[in-house]
Amino acid sequence: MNLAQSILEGNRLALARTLTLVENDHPDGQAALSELFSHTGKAHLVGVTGSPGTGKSSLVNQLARHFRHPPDGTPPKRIAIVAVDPSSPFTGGALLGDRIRMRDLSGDSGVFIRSMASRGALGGLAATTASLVQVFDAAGYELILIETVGAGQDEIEIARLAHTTLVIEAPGLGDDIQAIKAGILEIADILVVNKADQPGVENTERALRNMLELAHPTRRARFKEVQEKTAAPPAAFWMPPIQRTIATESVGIAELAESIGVHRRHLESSGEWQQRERNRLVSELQAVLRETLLQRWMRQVPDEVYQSVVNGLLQRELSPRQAVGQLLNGWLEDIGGEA
Ligand SMILES: Nc1nc2c(ncn2[C@@H]2O[C@H](COP(=O)(O)OP(=O)(O)OP(=O)(O)O)[C@@H](O)[C@H]2O)c(=O)[nH]1
Ligand SMILES: [Mg+2]
Repeated sequence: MNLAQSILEGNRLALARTLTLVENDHPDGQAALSELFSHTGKAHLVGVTGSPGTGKSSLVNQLARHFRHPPDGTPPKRIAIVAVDPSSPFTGGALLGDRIRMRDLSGDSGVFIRSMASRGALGGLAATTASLVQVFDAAGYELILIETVGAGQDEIEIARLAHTTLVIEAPGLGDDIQAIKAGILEIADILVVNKADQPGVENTERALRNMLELAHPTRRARFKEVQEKTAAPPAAFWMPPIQRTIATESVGIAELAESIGVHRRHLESSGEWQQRERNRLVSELQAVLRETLLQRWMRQVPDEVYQSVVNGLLQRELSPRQAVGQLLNGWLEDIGGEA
């Protein structure tokens, strides 16, 4: 039996092996992905991002426990956790900490935890994360929690991958939330002020509210306008709620889980779920196309031609655009298209 079939039958070992193959961009991983693809598209992808140390892993752990043991008696969800480990010198210790914190979930066959090194992800961090998520989705994990640190380009791209993005803040990281960049706020579907047991929660919450107004001025104005007319928020608008939690004491977790569900229903009823799905698949298609064309072309161009153009660029004799023109000239037919 091949890997994809084993995964579909619930074999955890095959799942773990495939994840490694996919992470290493191994051809067997690619083959499994292709075979699994028709089984994807069911999972709810939830991104959890925010500055280092705000409590993302603790929250992910708590959310996973909540969804494994729903207090309202609904059937437990199968959960995958993808922790994209920071490898910067400042947060390098997080891996061990996360393992320890998440230990109480291990032994539960409905939970699968995967750590991923952010350095050395072949083919780019966001692309690799997207592939891992597809494997989990096909394997029948209904909720996939993806933890990333910070507000870099990679994190924003990973957040775009998610259906629902939680941005985690905590009091005391600079009263006016300098730690949070406007870019990350724009992708936030739910804002969480964790460590609500610490002083300064009100300040953090107020700062977030102000930034939210700045980030969504038109959306907010339009929201108010429609709300005044109809006395109910229209389904097509989503204003990110701000929620307080204390991850270490399980405070606010049920409410946060509820919000995640509400957001999912909003996405489905507004048609945004399909729209996000479409955007995601189209950009994946384009990324793969770009990468494939580049590699195919690089294999065909003689090394000395490439080097002489690079030299022309370094000597400022050619602009990057002229360099590309020169490189494509004569080699273009081989990849069957125009620039
Ligand atoms: N007081 C308090 N401490 C918390 C709370 N949530 C998490 N912590 C503590 O904050 C520290 C960091 O928590 P993590 O969950 O590792 O935070 P993180 O955002 O995943 O950290 P990185 O992955 O390193 O960015 C740990 O010592 C937690 O015990 C909370 O609600 N209140
Ligand atoms: Mg963490």
